Amino acid sequence: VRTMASEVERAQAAAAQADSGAPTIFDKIISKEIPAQVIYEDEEALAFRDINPQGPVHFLVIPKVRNGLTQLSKAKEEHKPLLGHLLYVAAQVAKQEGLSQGYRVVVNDGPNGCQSVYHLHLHIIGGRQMNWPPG
Ligand code: IU
Repeated sequence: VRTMASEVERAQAAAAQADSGAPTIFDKIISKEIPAQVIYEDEEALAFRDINPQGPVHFLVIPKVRNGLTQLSKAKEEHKPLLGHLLYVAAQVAKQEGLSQGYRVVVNDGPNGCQSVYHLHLHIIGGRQMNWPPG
């Protein structure tokens, strides 16, 4: 069971390696070394189901080449087209997944944001009523 406390601990532990530049588990998903349920792929982006879904539908959209984008706060001018593309892919795949009543898009950044994987990713969560504020 992944409790909220363990999510925070995981995020704080991950932050220690955030700037190491080391590959993450997502590189192995991109290279297909580790299987994932891929639901969309193009030259720049990959969408796959989250292994610990927080709703009936929960997928991640990631850039295939990280190119310094370990986290959103590292975004540079050169990343703007890619960032736009990732959001557009999120919307298209949400439609493909039948999320006609809406959904949540989340980017966790850094330890306070509870980020645990340092390869930029958008969470798209739907298929249930979401609440606000988030935890
Ligand atoms: P976060 O925003 O960095 O906390 O999100 C990382 C997500 O990656 C989290 O929801 C995990 O369940 C998910 N994930 C995954 O889908 N597959 C994996 O092999 C690993 C994490 I590690």
